[in-house]
Amino acid sequence: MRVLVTGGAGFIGANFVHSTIENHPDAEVTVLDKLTYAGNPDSIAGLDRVELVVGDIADADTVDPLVKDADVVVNFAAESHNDNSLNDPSPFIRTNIEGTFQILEAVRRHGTRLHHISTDEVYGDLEIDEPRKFAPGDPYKPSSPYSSSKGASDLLVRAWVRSFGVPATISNCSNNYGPYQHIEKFIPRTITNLIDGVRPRVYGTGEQVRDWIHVLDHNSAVWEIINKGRIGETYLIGANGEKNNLEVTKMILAEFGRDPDDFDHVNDRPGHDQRYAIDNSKLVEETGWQPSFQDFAAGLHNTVEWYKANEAWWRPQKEAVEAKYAKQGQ
Ligand code: NAD
Ligand code: TDX
Repeated sequence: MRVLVTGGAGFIGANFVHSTIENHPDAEVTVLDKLTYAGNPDSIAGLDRVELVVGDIADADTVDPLVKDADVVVNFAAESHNDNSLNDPSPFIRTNIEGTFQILEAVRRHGTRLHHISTDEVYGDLEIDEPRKFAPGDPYKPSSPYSSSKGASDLLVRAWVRSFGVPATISNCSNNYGPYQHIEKFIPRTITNLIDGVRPRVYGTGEQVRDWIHVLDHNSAVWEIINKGRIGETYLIGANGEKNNLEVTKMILAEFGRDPDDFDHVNDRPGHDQRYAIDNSKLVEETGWQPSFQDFAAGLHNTVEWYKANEAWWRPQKEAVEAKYAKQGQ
């Protein structure tokens, strides 16, 4: 089985490559990755049965032969950071929309199975204390240039399934944590700040809620959908891990033996989504998937240990990331 993983040098894609090689001895993996600031070839270095092609998913000539050779395409490639999309939306439009379009056109030509990776943010946000969670049939109501570009990509996939019979599925997952996540994101930024003795930065009140899932659980759900999902369907992936940003900050502070109030409130994110929460019942009922990492504190502890042990992986980015945040008062 030849698996084409786009964005396989990024956080979730690299973890997907590792677990695919480990759990699928018959799989050969081709990674197509542009190696933007967010892609790091070291994340997949030295793995057997993995080939890295450096290229752009929005470039039809690059994408076509790779899709032709693949049995299944898993599209992780994206611009993924909300804060960056507020500063410059243009790469989000090109990669997330134009890139998905080119993958769909190649898949249409060659009849290849596609799984498209998306986010729960396409559904907008929930009130902090309402009982409702996001469900697969909910209307799209994205808030940021990032989430609207992901929503647009999902709508293209749905249309290509209906109009052209492309064999595709979509998943919308909640916030991931774990190894190899870029240090611009909340959990690794907080951990690496504390390694450097710097106080964590909490946007606004810190009462915003995210539904945390370990990256390996996201990826095991993706394999379940590839194997058992119904073509044309959308599956929501989440592991009932709601926590607000203050709680997460305090848990990470505790990992470093620091006082729970040892953090700073900084400028809020414009348009900041208040709460995400996933109703995963369709995924669980149709595929039997269950998450393995039910204990967030234990998963967070392992993630802190990973960043402590892998400073060489993240250190080169730290200064530039913090300089960018400093300019935004964050
Ligand atoms: P990431 O930013 O860590 O990685 C993205 C990867 O895509 C990088 O390796 C980058 O070099 C590559 N890339 C960017 N533009 C490209 C292009 N034009 N052509 C080829 N490669 C390109 O992102 P991530 O956190 O691993 O997210 C992966 C996917 O999962 C995204 O589609 C994202 O929307 C989705 N998602 C992420 C989360 C999360 O919590 N991180 C949650 C739900 C869904
Ligand atoms: O330093 C920080 N302080 C802080 O309070 C940072 C970087 C973030 N935050 C807040 C903003 C959010 O409420 O923490 C929360 C999480 O922020 P991010 O890590 O930027 O993630 P989020 O915006 O929730 O989006 C993530 O989950 C959904 C991924 O980055 C997306 O790719 C995915 O689609």
